[in-house]
Amino acid sequence: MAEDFDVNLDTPKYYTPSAKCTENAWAGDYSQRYQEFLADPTGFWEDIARELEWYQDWDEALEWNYPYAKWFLNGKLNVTTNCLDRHVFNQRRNKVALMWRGETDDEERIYTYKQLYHAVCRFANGLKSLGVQKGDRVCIYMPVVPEQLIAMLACARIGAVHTVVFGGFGVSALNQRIRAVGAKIVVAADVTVRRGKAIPLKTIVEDAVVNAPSVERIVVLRREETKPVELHPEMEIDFEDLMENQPRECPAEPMDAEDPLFILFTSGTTGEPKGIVHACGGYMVGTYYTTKHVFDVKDNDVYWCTADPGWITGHSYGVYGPLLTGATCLITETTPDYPDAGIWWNLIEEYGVTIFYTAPTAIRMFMRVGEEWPKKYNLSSLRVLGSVGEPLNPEAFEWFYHVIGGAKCPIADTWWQTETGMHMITTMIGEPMRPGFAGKPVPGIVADVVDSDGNSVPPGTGGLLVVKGPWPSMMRTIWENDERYRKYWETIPGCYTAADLAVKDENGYIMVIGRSDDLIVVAGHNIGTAEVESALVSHKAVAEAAVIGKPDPLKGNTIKAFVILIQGHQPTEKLRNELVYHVRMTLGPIAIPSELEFVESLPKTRSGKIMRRVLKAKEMGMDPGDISTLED
Ligand code: 6R9
Repeated sequence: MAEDFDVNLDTPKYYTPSAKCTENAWAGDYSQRYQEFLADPTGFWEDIARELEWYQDWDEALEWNYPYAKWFLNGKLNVTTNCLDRHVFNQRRNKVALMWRGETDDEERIYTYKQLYHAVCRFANGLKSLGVQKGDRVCIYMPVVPEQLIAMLACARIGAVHTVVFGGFGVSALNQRIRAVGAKIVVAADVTVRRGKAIPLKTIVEDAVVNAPSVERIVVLRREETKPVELHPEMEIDFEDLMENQPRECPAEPMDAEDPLFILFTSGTTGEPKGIVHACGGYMVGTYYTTKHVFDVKDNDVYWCTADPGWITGHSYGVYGPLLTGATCLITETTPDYPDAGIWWNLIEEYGVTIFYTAPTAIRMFMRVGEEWPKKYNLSSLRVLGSVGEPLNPEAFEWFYHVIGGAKCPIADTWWQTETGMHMITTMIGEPMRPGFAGKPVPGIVADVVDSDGNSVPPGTGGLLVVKGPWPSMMRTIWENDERYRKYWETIPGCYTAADLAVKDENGYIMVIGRSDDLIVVAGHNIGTAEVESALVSHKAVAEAAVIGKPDPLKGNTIKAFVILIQGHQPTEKLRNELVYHVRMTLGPIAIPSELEFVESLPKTRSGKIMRRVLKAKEMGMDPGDISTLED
């Protein structure tokens, strides 16, 4: 696995952010904190857990039965009492918890902690009135509106397990997820708004619940006031009606630390998306700690994470983490370039955002449209910047640092995954930052770059990124596929293997290079090659398909598809468009190939597996490497 990468390690360049942005940071001194963790790993996490409220203390911090971890054994808690009650019944009752902004400036909704608390309690009572009980699964398919977060928190309040499905997914992706978890309730919205247009979601839900016998009721948030969608009363119920006469208090269900909090699907390499299961106690502690320490949340901060809660970033750093820290959070249903490419900078100025967490794809898009857009706005409120989802290349780092951060803000390039639940590698506030490098393991985590025998590789040599030993917010299993869970811990015995390739510099800073498996990260979203291929093959004209990721300056990667047609079908432009449309309808717009080539054959192994890396090498004009397993 050890390979040499073309990484320039000769002229390291480090930036140190201004003391004004970093003084009195929660993170403290990195080396000292890290030493404290090494001296007493479980004690380190227990100290953090004690900052939160528990109904019952844990007996033991950790039971590590490799590869299964239990954290805070027999501890009892509810994550929503920590996100809401803890603030409402202390000093933050009237503090703004949530500010929602739609596409235009007359669309704004604001909740104080107290208002959010009551809304969550009432919706939780509403869910109970539909018969939802602890352990039941609830699927949430909504755009970014306050009700999306309210639905998530209401589930957590009563111990129901939420599965949020990103509103950009199509019918079959939604159907697959509803069926996989056996959702009892689907909470949806009539429409999502994109570039001034209302895009129907309810019709997608109607199609997606066919052949999903577990679904008992669909709760529909009706946003369209002039022409409200019709509800079919035998199955569907209005979101507001469900809350209407409910009491505004709802006792929180005491959850065991190891009870599941949610299931979130992430693309797998085999075509079946994986339902990552997170547990209440450890997830709460991990997201609370990293939000507080990595982003340095203080009481007067205005916090904006641009991710949709349909992804893990939205779960951990758009909902749970920031509310656990009692932050004032901005959420928006905006597209970064609508009505123009100044919208996000406009929002930073308008709301006085101090902490801004976004993705390299967005940063690169803004770089392309030019500095004149951010220059129109006053961004001086910004104090901390963050990046996630794919490598933040040095050019994008520099631009983010200088143009957006005014050369004063620290940038936390955070490496982590749906599976890890929380930030694993980054540069903690106050530490020097190296463009292109995420940084070092956060205190509490042991991570390394190793060869295929698990030996640490020297600086400059590429290898597998691994995490050693358990951490509180690690996934507990994969829903109904525990065997797949164990695989993460089998590549390198004793280690969690992330399937990412990385390289270290001489100071231990880690640069993440890319995936070692067949996932394509497009604009920060993981797309499984197999998912797109199976969507293509489900079209009547397609015999076989293979897809690869092609490096793209804007999106990180784009998808290129190679398609073999069934005899009798002609490779026309019309058919090409039809196939792209077919993928859009099956998987949603994020998964559509930007290139589609008709071919006569595909490179395969003798065992019949498509060798995508050969296709990719050919496409990029590179040496395909070892092709000994190639069939022909
Ligand atoms: C949080 C999230 C995980 C994969 C991960 C890696 C890539 C995420 C990154 C990064 C380089 C970073 N990734 N953050 N690569 N630098 N800072 O994105 O979760 O959707 O599960 O994706 O994303 O390849 O393995 P998820």
